[in-house]
Amino acid sequence: MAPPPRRGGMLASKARQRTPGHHYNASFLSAADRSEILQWLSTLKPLWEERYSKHFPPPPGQEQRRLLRPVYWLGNWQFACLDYYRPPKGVKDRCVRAEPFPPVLERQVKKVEELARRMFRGPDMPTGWHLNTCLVNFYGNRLEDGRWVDTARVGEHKDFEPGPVASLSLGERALIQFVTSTRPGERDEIVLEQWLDDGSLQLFGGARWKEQTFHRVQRVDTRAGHKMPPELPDFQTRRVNLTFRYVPDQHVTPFAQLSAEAREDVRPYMRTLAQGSAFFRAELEREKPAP
Ligand SMILES: O=C(O)CCC(=O)C(=O)O
Repeated sequence: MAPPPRRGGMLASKARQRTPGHHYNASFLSAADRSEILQWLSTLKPLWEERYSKHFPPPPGQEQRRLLRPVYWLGNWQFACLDYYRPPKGVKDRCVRAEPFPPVLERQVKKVEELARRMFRGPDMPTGWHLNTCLVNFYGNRLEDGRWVDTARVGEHKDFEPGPVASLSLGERALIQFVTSTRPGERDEIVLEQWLDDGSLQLFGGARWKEQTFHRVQRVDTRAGHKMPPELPDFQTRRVNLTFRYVPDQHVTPFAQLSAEAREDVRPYMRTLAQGSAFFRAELEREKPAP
Protein backbone atom coordinates (compact mmCIF):
# COMPACT_ATOMS: atom_id res chain seq x y z
CA MET A 1 0.00 0.00 0.00
CA ALA A 2 1.21 3.52 -0.73
CA PRO A 3 2.39 5.35 2.41
CA PRO A 4 -0.49 7.33 3.90
CA PRO A 5 -0.30 11.08 3.33
CA ARG A 6 0.93 13.01 6.37
CA ARG A 7 -1.71 14.84 8.36
CA GLY A 8 -2.45 18.06 6.54
CA GLY A 9 -0.18 16.88 3.72
CA MET A 10 -0.73 17.18 0.00
CA LEU A 11 -4.15 16.20 -1.23
CA ALA A 12 -4.35 13.41 -3.74
CA SER A 13 -4.78 15.44 -6.89
CA LYS A 14 -4.20 13.16 -9.84
CA ALA A 15 -7.14 12.60 -12.16
CA ARG A 16 -6.78 8.84 -11.67
CA GLN A 17 -5.38 7.63 -8.40
CA ARG A 18 -4.79 4.06 -7.33
CA THR A 19 -4.39 3.11 -3.71
CA PRO A 20 -5.05 -0.57 -2.97
CA GLY A 21 -8.75 -0.93 -2.21
CA HIS A 22 -9.47 2.68 -3.13
CA HIS A 23 -10.09 3.82 -6.70
CA TYR A 24 -10.80 7.32 -7.94
CA ASN A 25 -11.67 8.38 -11.47
CA ALA A 26 -12.27 12.13 -11.83
CA SER A 27 -13.99 11.83 -15.22
CA PHE A 28 -16.04 8.64 -14.97
CA LEU A 29 -19.36 10.05 -16.22
CA SER A 30 -19.77 10.98 -19.88
CA ALA A 31 -21.38 14.37 -20.58
CA ALA A 32 -24.46 12.59 -21.98
CA ASP A 33 -24.87 10.31 -18.93
CA ARG A 34 -24.29 13.24 -16.59
CA SER A 35 -27.06 15.25 -18.19
CA GLU A 36 -29.39 12.21 -18.18
CA ILE A 37 -28.77 11.84 -14.43
CA LEU A 38 -29.51 15.55 -13.89
CA GLN A 39 -32.73 15.17 -15.86
CA TRP A 40 -33.75 12.20 -13.67
CA LEU A 41 -32.79 14.11 -10.49
CA SER A 42 -35.11 16.93 -11.50
CA THR A 43 -38.05 14.48 -11.29
CA LEU A 44 -37.29 13.40 -7.69
CA LYS A 45 -39.08 14.47 -4.55
CA PRO A 46 -36.49 13.90 -1.82
CA LEU A 47 -37.65 13.18 1.69
CA TRP A 48 -36.89 14.96 4.94
CA GLU A 49 -36.55 12.30 7.62
CA GLU A 50 -36.53 12.49 11.38
CA ARG A 51 -33.87 10.45 13.16
CA TYR A 52 -36.26 8.83 15.65
CA SER A 53 -39.84 7.60 15.84
CA LYS A 54 -42.50 6.25 18.22
CA HIS A 55 -40.94 2.78 18.31
CA PHE A 56 -37.33 4.02 18.06
CA PRO A 57 -37.28 6.98 20.47
CA PRO A 58 -34.23 9.17 21.11
CA PRO A 59 -31.77 7.62 23.60
CA PRO A 60 -31.51 9.32 27.04
CA GLY A 61 -30.08 12.82 26.71
CA GLN A 62 -30.87 13.10 23.00
CA GLU A 63 -33.71 14.84 21.23
CA GLN A 64 -35.66 14.19 18.09
CA ARG A 65 -33.92 15.83 15.13
CA ARG A 66 -34.33 16.16 11.42
CA LEU A 67 -31.52 14.85 9.21
CA LEU A 68 -29.16 17.55 7.89
CA ARG A 69 -30.31 16.98 4.34
CA PRO A 70 -33.16 15.49 2.34
CA VAL A 71 -32.40 12.08 0.85
CA TYR A 72 -33.72 9.61 -1.69
CA TRP A 73 -33.04 5.87 -1.79
CA LEU A 74 -33.31 3.40 -4.64
CA GLY A 75 -33.52 -0.40 -4.43
CA ASN A 76 -34.36 -0.24 -0.75
CA TRP A 77 -34.99 2.65 1.60
CA GLN A 78 -33.09 2.60 4.87
CA PHE A 79 -35.21 4.88 6.99
CA ALA A 80 -33.24 6.64 9.73
CA CYS A 81 -35.95 5.75 12.28
CA LEU A 82 -35.48 2.04 11.46
CA ASP A 83 -31.79 2.68 12.33
CA TYR A 84 -30.31 1.75 8.95
CA TYR A 85 -28.78 -1.60 7.92
CA ARG A 86 -26.35 -2.85 10.56
CA PRO A 87 -25.36 -6.48 10.03
CA PRO A 88 -24.92 -8.91 11.60
CA LYS A 89 -27.64 -8.02 14.15
CA GLY A 90 -29.53 -5.11 12.62
CA VAL A 91 -30.87 -6.70 9.46
CA LYS A 92 -34.60 -7.24 10.08
CA ASP A 93 -37.03 -4.46 9.15
CA ARG A 94 -34.20 -2.13 8.13
CA CYS A 95 -34.34 -2.06 4.32
CA VAL A 96 -37.73 -1.34 2.78
CA ARG A 97 -38.17 -2.24 -0.89
CA ALA A 98 -37.92 0.90 -3.02
CA GLU A 99 -37.88 1.99 -6.67
CA PRO A 100 -35.50 0.32 -9.12
CA PHE A 101 -32.55 2.21 -10.64
CA PRO A 102 -33.37 4.24 -13.75
CA PRO A 103 -31.66 2.98 -16.94
CA VAL A 104 -28.86 5.58 -16.80
CA LEU A 105 -27.86 4.39 -13.32
CA GLU A 106 -28.21 0.71 -14.31
CA ARG A 107 -25.58 1.38 -16.98
CA GLN A 108 -23.17 3.00 -14.50
CA VAL A 109 -23.71 0.16 -12.03
CA LYS A 110 -22.82 -2.45 -14.67
CA LYS A 111 -19.50 -0.71 -15.38
CA VAL A 112 -18.72 -0.23 -11.71
CA GLU A 113 -19.54 -3.87 -10.86
CA GLU A 114 -17.12 -5.06 -13.58
CA LEU A 115 -14.39 -2.83 -12.17
CA ALA A 116 -15.11 -3.94 -8.61
CA ARG A 117 -14.94 -7.63 -9.56
CA ARG A 118 -11.47 -6.99 -10.99
CA MET A 119 -10.34 -5.04 -7.91
CA PHE A 120 -11.73 -7.18 -5.09
CA ARG A 121 -11.49 -10.90 -4.36
CA GLY A 122 -11.99 -13.38 -1.52
CA PRO A 123 -13.28 -11.86 1.72
CA ASP A 124 -13.39 -8.40 0.08
CA MET A 125 -16.00 -9.58 -2.44
CA PRO A 126 -18.95 -11.29 -0.66
CA THR A 127 -20.82 -14.07 -2.44
CA GLY A 128 -23.82 -12.63 -4.26
CA TRP A 129 -22.48 -9.05 -4.17
CA HIS A 130 -24.18 -6.70 -6.59
CA LEU A 131 -25.02 -3.03 -6.26
CA ASN A 132 -28.75 -3.08 -5.46
CA THR A 133 -29.01 -0.06 -3.15
CA CYS A 134 -28.42 3.63 -3.80
CA LEU A 135 -28.50 6.51 -1.36
CA VAL A 136 -28.91 9.89 -3.04
CA ASN A 137 -27.55 12.59 -0.75
CA PHE A 138 -28.31 16.26 -1.41
CA TYR A 139 -25.71 18.70 -0.06
CA GLY A 140 -26.30 22.41 0.34
CA ASN A 141 -28.13 25.00 2.43
CA ARG A 142 -31.35 24.40 4.27
CA LEU A 143 -33.91 26.96 5.35
CA GLU A 144 -34.02 27.17 9.15
CA ASP A 145 -36.32 29.75 10.78
CA GLY A 146 -36.07 32.02 7.73
CA ARG A 147 -32.24 31.71 7.39
CA TRP A 148 -30.23 29.65 4.91
CA VAL A 149 -27.80 27.43 6.81
CA ASP A 150 -24.99 25.43 5.16
CA THR A 151 -25.41 21.77 6.15
CA ALA A 152 -23.11 20.32 3.48
CA ARG A 153 -21.10 17.82 5.49
CA VAL A 154 -21.28 14.29 6.90
CA GLY A 155 -19.62 13.17 10.13
CA GLU A 156 -17.43 10.07 10.56
CA HIS A 157 -19.22 6.84 9.86
CA LYS A 158 -18.84 3.45 8.22
CA ASP A 159 -21.03 1.95 5.52
CA PHE A 160 -22.04 -1.39 7.00
CA GLU A 161 -23.34 -2.97 3.80
CA PRO A 162 -20.99 -5.84 2.90
CA GLY A 163 -18.45 -5.49 0.10
CA PRO A 164 -17.29 -2.59 -2.03
CA VAL A 165 -19.14 0.72 -2.07
CA ALA A 166 -19.18 3.04 -5.07
CA SER A 167 -20.10 6.69 -5.26
CA LEU A 168 -20.82 9.10 -8.09
CA SER A 169 -20.52 12.83 -7.47
CA LEU A 170 -22.26 15.67 -9.26
CA GLY A 171 -21.97 19.42 -8.78
CA GLU A 172 -19.51 21.16 -6.46
CA ARG A 173 -16.49 19.14 -5.46
CA ALA A 174 -16.36 17.71 -1.94
CA LEU A 175 -13.47 16.75 0.33
CA ILE A 176 -13.83 13.21 1.66
CA GLN A 177 -11.51 12.01 4.41
CA PHE A 178 -10.85 8.50 5.68
CA VAL A 179 -9.83 8.67 9.33
CA THR A 180 -8.80 6.21 12.00
CA SER A 181 -11.07 5.55 14.92
CA THR A 182 -12.06 8.51 17.08
CA ARG A 183 -11.10 8.36 20.76
CA PRO A 184 -12.17 11.09 23.17
CA GLY A 185 -9.38 13.62 23.57
CA GLU A 186 -7.39 12.35 20.60
CA ARG A 187 -7.26 13.91 17.16
CA ASP A 188 -8.31 11.72 14.27
CA GLU A 189 -5.53 10.68 11.96
CA ILE A 190 -6.38 11.34 8.32
CA VAL A 191 -5.34 8.27 6.36
CA LEU A 192 -6.54 9.43 2.95
CA GLU A 193 -8.26 12.49 1.62
CA GLN A 194 -9.65 13.05 -1.82
CA TRP A 195 -11.53 15.82 -3.57
CA LEU A 196 -14.55 14.28 -5.30
CA ASP A 197 -15.12 16.16 -8.55
CA ASP A 198 -18.22 16.67 -10.66
CA GLY A 199 -18.69 13.49 -12.74
CA SER A 200 -16.28 11.38 -10.66
CA LEU A 201 -16.41 7.82 -9.39
CA GLN A 202 -14.99 6.69 -6.07
CA LEU A 203 -14.90 2.96 -5.33
CA PHE A 204 -13.58 1.51 -2.10
CA GLY A 205 -13.62 -1.83 -0.33
CA GLY A 206 -11.67 -4.25 1.82
CA ALA A 207 -10.86 -4.09 5.53
CA ARG A 208 -8.72 -0.93 5.29
CA TRP A 209 -11.49 1.33 3.96
CA LYS A 210 -14.63 -0.47 5.17
CA GLU A 211 -13.67 -1.67 8.67
CA GLN A 212 -10.49 -0.04 9.96
CA THR A 213 -11.34 3.52 8.99
CA PHE A 214 -14.31 5.86 9.10
CA HIS A 215 -15.09 8.32 6.33
CA ARG A 216 -16.61 11.78 6.40
CA VAL A 217 -17.40 14.64 4.05
CA GLN A 218 -15.41 17.50 5.53
CA ARG A 219 -16.67 20.25 3.26
CA VAL A 220 -18.28 20.99 -0.07
CA ASP A 221 -16.93 23.83 -2.24
CA THR A 222 -19.02 26.78 -3.34
CA ARG A 223 -16.68 28.15 -5.98
CA ALA A 224 -18.15 26.69 -9.20
CA GLY A 225 -21.61 28.05 -8.42
CA HIS A 226 -23.45 24.79 -9.18
CA LYS A 227 -27.19 24.73 -8.57
CA MET A 228 -28.45 21.16 -8.71
CA PRO A 229 -31.94 19.77 -9.27
CA PRO A 230 -34.57 19.28 -8.07
CA GLU A 231 -35.79 22.70 -7.02
CA LEU A 232 -36.98 22.53 -3.42
CA PRO A 233 -38.71 25.20 -1.32
CA ASP A 234 -36.48 24.70 1.73
CA PHE A 235 -33.16 23.44 0.35
CA GLN A 236 -30.59 24.76 -2.15
CA THR A 237 -28.55 21.86 -3.51
CA ARG A 238 -25.00 22.42 -4.78
CA ARG A 239 -23.79 18.82 -4.77
CA VAL A 240 -25.45 15.43 -5.21
CA ASN A 241 -23.76 12.17 -4.28
CA LEU A 242 -25.07 8.72 -5.19
CA THR A 243 -23.65 5.92 -3.06
CA PHE A 244 -24.19 2.39 -4.35
CA ARG A 245 -24.11 -0.49 -1.92
CA TYR A 246 -25.12 -4.15 -1.56
CA VAL A 247 -27.82 -5.40 0.79
CA PRO A 248 -28.36 -9.18 0.56
CA ASP A 249 -31.71 -9.58 -1.20
CA GLN A 250 -33.22 -11.57 1.69
CA HIS A 251 -32.82 -8.49 3.90
CA VAL A 252 -34.91 -6.26 1.61
CA THR A 253 -38.52 -6.29 2.85
CA PRO A 254 -41.64 -5.01 1.06
CA PHE A 255 -43.41 -2.41 3.18
CA ALA A 256 -46.48 -4.66 3.60
CA GLN A 257 -44.30 -7.39 5.18
CA LEU A 258 -42.62 -5.21 7.83
CA SER A 259 -43.58 -5.67 11.48
CA ALA A 260 -46.64 -3.66 12.59
CA GLU A 261 -44.35 -1.31 14.59
CA ALA A 262 -42.03 -0.63 11.66
CA ARG A 263 -45.02 -0.03 9.36
CA GLU A 264 -46.48 2.44 11.83
CA ASP A 265 -43.15 4.31 12.03
CA VAL A 266 -42.58 4.63 8.30
CA ARG A 267 -46.15 4.78 6.92
CA PRO A 268 -46.20 8.63 6.96
CA TYR A 269 -42.98 8.64 4.91
CA MET A 270 -44.42 6.08 2.50
CA ARG A 271 -47.47 8.31 2.06
CA THR A 272 -45.27 11.33 1.33
CA LEU A 273 -43.25 9.32 -1.18
CA ALA A 274 -46.45 7.99 -2.75
CA GLN A 275 -47.46 11.56 -3.65
CA GLY A 276 -44.63 11.61 -6.21
CA SER A 277 -44.24 7.93 -7.05
CA ALA A 278 -46.53 5.25 -8.48
CA PHE A 279 -44.13 2.65 -7.07
CA PHE A 280 -44.70 3.76 -3.47
CA ARG A 281 -48.46 4.08 -4.08
CA ALA A 282 -48.51 0.42 -5.14
CA GLU A 283 -46.41 -0.63 -2.13
CA LEU A 284 -48.88 1.07 0.22
CA GLU A 285 -51.82 -0.59 -1.56
CA ARG A 286 -50.34 -4.04 -0.84
CA GLU A 287 -50.76 -3.42 2.89
CA LYS A 288 -54.54 -3.42 2.58
CA PRO A 289 -56.18 -6.79 3.20
CA ALA A 290 -57.75 -8.36 0.10
CA PRO A 291 -61.57 -7.79 0.03
O1 LIG B 1 -21.13 12.35 -0.23
C1 LIG B 1 -20.20 11.55 -0.24
O2 LIG B 1 -19.28 11.65 -1.04
C2 LIG B 1 -20.15 10.42 0.76
C3 LIG B 1 -21.49 10.01 1.28
C4 LIG B 1 -21.37 8.98 2.35
O3 LIG B 1 -20.42 8.89 3.07
C5 LIG B 1 -22.47 8.02 2.52
O4 LIG B 1 -23.50 8.12 1.82
O5 LIG B 1 -22.34 7.12 3.36
